Amino acid sequence: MINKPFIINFPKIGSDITGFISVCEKQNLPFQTKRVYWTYKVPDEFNRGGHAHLNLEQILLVLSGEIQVKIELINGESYEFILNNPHIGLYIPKMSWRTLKYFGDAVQVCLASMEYEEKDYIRSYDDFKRYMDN
Ligand code: T46
Repeated sequence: MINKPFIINFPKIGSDITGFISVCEKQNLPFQTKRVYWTYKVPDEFNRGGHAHLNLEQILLVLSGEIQVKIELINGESYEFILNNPHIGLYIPKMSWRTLKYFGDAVQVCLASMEYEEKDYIRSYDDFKRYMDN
């Protein structure tokens, strides 16, 4: 089981003259993708996230603009990433409390290991803390 967030460098094919193409293939990914969703037009002053997932693993990609991702794990470790390059992905393990701030009309794509299930969410930080204390 992977239990820490990490950056994935996807191939960046092309040049400043032609532009670039990046690609995710099965062998680049730590899980089988079951769902893809995207978020956009998030005002700069609004924080998204503010939850953890019991089982979901994710890879976030920021296709334009910039997103600051703060992650806290149940062992108390915390991480901060700035995503502003479309060939860079961020793997987020399950049981990660995350907060996201969007800048510059950022567009984010998420590859998810599970289908949508509201019962997979921990939406209360107090509940998440209880997992930390156990
Ligand atoms: C995460 C960040 C990066 C659905 O109906 N289906 C879906 O597949 C998703 C992802 C969401 N929704 C509904 C559930 C909520 O009523 O859309 C609403 C907002 O969803 P959520 O609170 O998950 O939105 P974000 O942007 O705070 O979080 C999402 C991911 O869910 C989350 O795992 O890490 O993007």
